[in-house]
Amino acid sequence: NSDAPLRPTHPLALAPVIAPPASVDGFVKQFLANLNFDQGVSLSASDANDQYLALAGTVRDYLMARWLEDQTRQREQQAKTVCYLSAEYLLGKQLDNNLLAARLGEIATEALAQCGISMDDMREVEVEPGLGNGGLGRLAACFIDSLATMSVPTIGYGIRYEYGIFRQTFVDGEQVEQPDAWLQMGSPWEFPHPEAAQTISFGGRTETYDDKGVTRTRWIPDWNVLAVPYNMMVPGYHNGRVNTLRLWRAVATNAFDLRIFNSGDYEESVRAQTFAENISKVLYPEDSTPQGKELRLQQQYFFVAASINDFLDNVLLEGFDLNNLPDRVIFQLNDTHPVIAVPELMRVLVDERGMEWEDAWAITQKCFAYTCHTLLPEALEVWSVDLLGRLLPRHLEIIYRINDEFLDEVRERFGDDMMRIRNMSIIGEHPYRSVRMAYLATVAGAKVNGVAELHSQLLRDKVLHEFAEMYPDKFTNVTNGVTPRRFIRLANPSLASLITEALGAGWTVDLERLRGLEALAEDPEFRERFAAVKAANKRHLSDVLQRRDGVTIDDSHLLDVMVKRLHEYKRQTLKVLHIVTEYERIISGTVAAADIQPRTFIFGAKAAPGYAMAKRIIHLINSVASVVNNDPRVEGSLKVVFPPNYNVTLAESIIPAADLSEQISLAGKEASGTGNMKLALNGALTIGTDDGANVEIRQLVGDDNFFLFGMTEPEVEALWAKGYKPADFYQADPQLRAAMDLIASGEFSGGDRTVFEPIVSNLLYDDRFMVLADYASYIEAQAQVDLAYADQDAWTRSAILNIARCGFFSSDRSMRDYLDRIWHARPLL
Ligand code: KOT
Repeated sequence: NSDAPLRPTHPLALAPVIAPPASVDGFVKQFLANLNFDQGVSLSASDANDQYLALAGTVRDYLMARWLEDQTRQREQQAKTVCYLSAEYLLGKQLDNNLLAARLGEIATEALAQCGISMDDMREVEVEPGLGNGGLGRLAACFIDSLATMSVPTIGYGIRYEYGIFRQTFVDGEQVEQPDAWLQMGSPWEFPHPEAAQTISFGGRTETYDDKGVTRTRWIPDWNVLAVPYNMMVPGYHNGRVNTLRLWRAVATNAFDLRIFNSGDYEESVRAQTFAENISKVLYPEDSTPQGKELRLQQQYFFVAASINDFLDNVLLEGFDLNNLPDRVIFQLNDTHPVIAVPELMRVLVDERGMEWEDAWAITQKCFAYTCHTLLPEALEVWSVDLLGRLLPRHLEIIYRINDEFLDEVRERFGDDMMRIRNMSIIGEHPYRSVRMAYLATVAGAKVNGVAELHSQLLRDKVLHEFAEMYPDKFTNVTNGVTPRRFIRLANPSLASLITEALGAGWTVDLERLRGLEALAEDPEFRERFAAVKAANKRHLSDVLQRRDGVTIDDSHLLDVMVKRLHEYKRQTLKVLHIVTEYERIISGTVAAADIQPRTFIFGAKAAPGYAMAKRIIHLINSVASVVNNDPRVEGSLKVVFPPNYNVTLAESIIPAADLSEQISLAGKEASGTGNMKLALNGALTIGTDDGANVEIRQLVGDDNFFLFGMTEPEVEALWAKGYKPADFYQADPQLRAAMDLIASGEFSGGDRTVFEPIVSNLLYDDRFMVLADYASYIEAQAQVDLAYADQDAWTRSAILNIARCGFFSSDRSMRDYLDRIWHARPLL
């Protein structure tokens, strides 16, 4: 049959792919081959970047057989697949993670040494893919790690931004953003597949037509771009599995070129190319405050349309009966960014595959689930009907129909209650007509979950309470988690060895085993060894910061850590007020510098470039740092360190060294937090409010091992309701007054009172996040911290108990919860 595709008949082509021998010699051979044949250099002529690329290629070669096998296995078994749809993946560096997964760490280190190359130099060369802003993106990375480790067939779908989260620098203490050209020196972990590109359409109009007596709708778009997939390996830990992360890149279509070629306008054709490729050019740097920009909606539709069609066209077998789609896939929506996938699936099923609306809707409602990651009203995404209708006219029609039918259901259930209809409508009318993406996700999703118990409760009771009334069974909780591979094994190897020595190696995939450390917390020798690990981690951090920024930290200091995005609700200003209070007490002679518990405060925080107040707070932190650190009266007993460009890589050095974890958001504002979990699992004690997952951390570690302060969420509500006057708190508290006055006086701005005036006035007259109301309680809790730290041995015991009791916060447990409560998928045999 001459139509049959040509397939190679050579016996080697049919043999399974074989990994290179797992030996030092085998590794050296493969490494040198890659250096010569892929990088095109000899070892003697190679530089560190060549060597890094060849090394990454070698690690890939070891994982390749498993990856290809897994792809075959997944194709054969046709098991239900988790498709995680996320606009962000904050992956962190890949080299160590992949070496660990493949158990190649020692072999590779020795092999490189034999070639005269140091593994540490290779680690330095690697650039982390920063394709996310913060918690939401890092959570996605932890989840796909856990799913691979649990052998769950998963595809992570997202965007291959050419520029990730900006690189932060400080100029005179102020944040200046630099582009993150992470691809510049080569990108060895990705595999482009232009042959599997999807064409993604935008704009235009719709029309109806007669299809054998049935009226159907079609979309006549105006322009297209190509979505080219770039696949990355997601290796499981020690289980021989490798899943796929598929990130889409926008490329101009040929049609684009052709149209303009025909018009003979070369310059215009190049411009058009740039226009198309803009879609995956840059990550939007806003965390929890979406901006409603057209390009952002283009990005969202671009990646979800590519992903859904990829799954239907390339992952499903030919002839698959789409009525069975819910048994074959779950599309998990990582917040509302991918929610335009809902009308896209409807459009494909109804317009392209000829399904009846009712059938398509029943299927769609079983194929999606929605995770909400916020409670802030300003973070709830809405798109103006104008914009959405211009860019995606057919999708807007579909959303209208979904809404009409949904509101009919509401009326049927609750009667013609105009306010209820207005409140629940997917289309908002005020201040402009818009699509409320969270409502669309809630109506369409089989399940809706929050990311910590308190957050899920507040979703049910407040943000989505009318929906929870209507669909009580839709709502559930899955408390976030973090991967112990990256955040303990890799980030804190000394602690990992200590735990393994005590409990065996199983804890890495069964984190509840950390419970075994409870008994050891009572063992003085174990405590001593634990304290030695903490001290060594501080020295390591000091070395890292010395090399990176020319600053050091003293391992005799209490290391007080606040690392997270800069946002008013997270209350970095409360932390600053504490530091200024301590400083003021010294310079006013209230306490002697020699009598206070020496502390180093570390901040890590990026501010969204357009968020003026957040940037001003960064300036304040840097300014306080430079005054406090250089005042001889302080005698070095307070130090403020703010290394620029906090990212996953820096987190991996800071977190293992921390003594105190600052989780001080206003109660009811932080959905979960995940840094809180990473810090507790590395033996930091938390000072925190009753917010997000702090609540669950405190329940698990116990009140004796947690510094609680501040109002509870109901207390916050009550204070708002009665009328919050921050100035009253200022008036009533001399210590607070002294700290605020010191900032207002220009002490930290070379005498210029105007620089931080907006921060001071905001606190006095507005203070949306009630910093002043919680100040006294925070200062009191910090005094308790100082007292507790004075007894080093007791502190160490608490630190060990924190680790022992926080096994619950493994992302493996989060994945089990999603599998049981939401996805109903299973690990592959
Ligand atoms: C961003 C845009 C719109 C809505 C929400 C966000 C968002 C929320 N980005 N990051 N988050 C954080 O997600 C983490 C993972 O669930 C949480 O731990 C954290 O509390 C959120 O702030």
